[in-house]
Amino acid sequence: MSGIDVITGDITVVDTDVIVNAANSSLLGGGGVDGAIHRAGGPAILRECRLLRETTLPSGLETGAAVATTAGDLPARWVIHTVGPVHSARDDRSATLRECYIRSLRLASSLGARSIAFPLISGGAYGWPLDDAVDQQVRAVKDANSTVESVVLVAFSEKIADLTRRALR
Ligand code: AR6
Repeated sequence: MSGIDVITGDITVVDTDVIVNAANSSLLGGGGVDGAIHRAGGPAILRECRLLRETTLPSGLETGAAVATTAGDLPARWVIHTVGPVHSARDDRSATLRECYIRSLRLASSLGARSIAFPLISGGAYGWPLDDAVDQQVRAVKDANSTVESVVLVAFSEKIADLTRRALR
């Protein structure tokens, strides 16, 4: 069972073994945390993403799946890219959102990582209501029962940090 901590700030400066990127299926970059990770990590990350698209992932990464690359110039050793679902009021996609966390933790464990940091997947451009995005995150990380020793939930605002601490209690 992992220890779970909450911090507020920028995930690109966190020095866990793995940081997780809330990517899109193209793996070729975007805004939000994805843009921040590619900017701070330098071109090596995009190079590996392009290689994945040319080899094992020609159609991109499916929603809920996870794949690892170098972390380039970041303090972390690996970036795990995962694709959260776009929020829908009609269609319950929360199991897919939890899969992002579960599959990232499984991949981190297989890499031998001892620590991992997550942003609030789908909590920005993909439109998930923040309180439910946080609840899904906390439930998934707890249920995953991972061997990764330390999980850091990186909140990008004090409001998200408060919601996260409340969900953990
Ligand atoms: N560190 C930590 N959290 C951050 C940072 C940062 N540097 N920057 C933003 N956040 P989003 P999504 C928070 O939109 O909803 C991209 O264009 C942000 O405040 O990054 O999964 C991708 O390419 C929010 O709480 O990811 C996709 O197209 C959370 O990270 C799409 O957006 C997630 O917001 C993915 O959308």
